[in-house]
Amino acid sequence: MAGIIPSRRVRGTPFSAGVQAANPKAYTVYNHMLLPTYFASYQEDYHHLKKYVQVWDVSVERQVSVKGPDAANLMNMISPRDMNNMAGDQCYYMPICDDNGGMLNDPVTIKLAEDHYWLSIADGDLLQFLLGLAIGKNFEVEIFEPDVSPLAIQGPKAEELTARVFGDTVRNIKFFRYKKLQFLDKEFIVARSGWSKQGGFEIYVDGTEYGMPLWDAFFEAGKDLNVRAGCPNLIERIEGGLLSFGSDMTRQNTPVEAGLAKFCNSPNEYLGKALIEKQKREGPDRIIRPISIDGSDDLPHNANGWKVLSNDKQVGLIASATWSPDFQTNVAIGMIDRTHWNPGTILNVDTGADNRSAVVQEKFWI
Ligand code: THG
Repeated sequence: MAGIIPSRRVRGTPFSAGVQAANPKAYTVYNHMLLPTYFASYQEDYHHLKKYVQVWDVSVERQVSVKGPDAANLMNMISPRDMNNMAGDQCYYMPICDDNGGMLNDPVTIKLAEDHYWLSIADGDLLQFLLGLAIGKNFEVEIFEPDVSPLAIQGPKAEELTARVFGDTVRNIKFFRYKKLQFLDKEFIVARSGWSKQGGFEIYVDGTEYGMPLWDAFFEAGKDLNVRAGCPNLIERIEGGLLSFGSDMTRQNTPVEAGLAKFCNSPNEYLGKALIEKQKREGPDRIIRPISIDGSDDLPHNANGWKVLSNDKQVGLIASATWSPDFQTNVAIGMIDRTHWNPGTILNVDTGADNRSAVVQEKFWI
């Protein structure tokens, strides 16, 4: 396949020089920005991620900064999550919906102050939605994309590596909490979070000019830890059930359908609440399920989603699927109709190239 030409629209990142030197084999575009998809191979990267530590340029997780006297009012309007008890050092995984409960994004929201939040967004132009709400509601709030780029340190050696760069205090950061820690002359938010189940941190690099110095510091400090450049790994994130907005669920789905009902507990009249509460009471028509698919390491590439069939009738869709070396099965994330979502249900998957038997699983693999 041909390459991707960077431009002002298809943006590079503060770490692009480091990423390019590490020679990624492919990129995707996410929030109008380059995101590598693998370096050695999906499987090589996966084994390395589970054993050592990787530095991920996840600048594509752009921040939408919401700041001002009405920041909390806007957040209450869009947040299905109850933010009343959100601590000053906390991060919340948070679905965001339109007025019909259709998902528009699933950011990690960081509380910087009572009147200041960062929404670390998945792929989608969430900024424009918030701007429209703020203008329509006459909210006194500033909404903008700051020059902030997350750098993720992931893997079993992530704590050791991050401690070498930011000090031993990183060891005391709890899951989805952050501390402000110094690098060079500036303090950065360092959170225990990241889009893998291997553990690690995300540094919100505030200022492009700090990007490469921090990148280089991690590689210098991590030589003996076998540190490598990496990126979110398709195999590991399917095993772990980490959802990709736009693929596994879209605006056609509610957070309840995405399996995110536990993050919808706000007492406020937030957007989409009516349908979300109804689905919580009565159950949704479909839901995200882990699916195992027959065969060996021979699945075709899944670009547009595969139909899930039962007796030739469509009962679901699979947007993410791949071979799992550790579990020796094809692992997948499917959106499956209520009639066929019970664990143990045997289904058929039309991959375009062939038809395969598949089984609904009880839980994700890791
Ligand atoms: N980190 C940051 N921003 C992001 C992502 C991230 N923006 C885009 C994308 N990822 C948003 N999607 C997710 C999906 C899952 C999680 C985080 C972001 C996640 N989930 C935990 C899990 O499922 O185990 C639990 C979260 C919780 O309990 O609160 O981590 O990765 N900055």
